[in-house]
Amino acid sequence: MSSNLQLKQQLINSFVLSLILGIIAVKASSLDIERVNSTVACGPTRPLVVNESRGLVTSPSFNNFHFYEPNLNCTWRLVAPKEQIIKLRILDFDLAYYCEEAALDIYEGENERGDLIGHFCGYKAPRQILSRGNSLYLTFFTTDKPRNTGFRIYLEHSPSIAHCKHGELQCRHQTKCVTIDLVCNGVDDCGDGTDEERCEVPVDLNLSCGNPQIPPVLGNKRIVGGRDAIPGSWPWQVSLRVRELEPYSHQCGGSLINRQWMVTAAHCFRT
Ligand SMILES: [Ca+2]
Repeated sequence: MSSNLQLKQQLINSFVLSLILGIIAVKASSLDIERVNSTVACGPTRPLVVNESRGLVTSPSFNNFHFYEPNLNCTWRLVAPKEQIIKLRILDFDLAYYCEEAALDIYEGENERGDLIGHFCGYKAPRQILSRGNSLYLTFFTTDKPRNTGFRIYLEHSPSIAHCKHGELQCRHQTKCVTIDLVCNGVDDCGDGTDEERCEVPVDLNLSCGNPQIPPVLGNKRIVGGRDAIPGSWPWQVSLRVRELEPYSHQCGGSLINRQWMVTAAHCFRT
């Protein structure tokens, strides 16, 4: 195999983690997620108790184009039903470089007496945080003259973390284990692709391209901001996934343009 072909195959193996045959929409559907009213979290009746099974916790009036407000003192208590945990996925994070000027603290449990998970400022925060128990406590403060935009965090309740037996693989979402015989069997037994994503499946260069049974709507040349496809009209779609993202790792759609190449939007990759 030529080095060029090997390079192409590595590219396709790395990025195309799942080829979804059949029904899929070109434009990923956006979740209708409620934003928690953080103004209350910073008022005299704080902490704001958040029981919703999913939602967005943001610095007050979060907007990527405006700095956060000065002299804030905010607290949230996130509570899930018993036997469940809380997943936090940090979508945007931009606080003052010096933690003395602004910081977000996250604790296990329902108050500041719980274990401190992290004291975050600047631009550095983990992409995902999982609680050990069914509650988390967040505090956020700012001082005067802010020069940063704040944070936006997606929260979601989830079943407790599964403890796997010897010989089992823990799925990335950590709520399920699968036996080794289910790894690389061509079926997504985890539900998030963990057991099928390192399988070194050879690329079959003799594959014939998909023939849509339903004519697609053409004439839309936009990658971002396009319109929904007719289900089944594009049978060779790509789901581009980032392993550490949950629940299903889906980041962007893509289109196969060749036996070895796909095209997607540039913003789907870090540069
Ligand atoms: Ca499997």
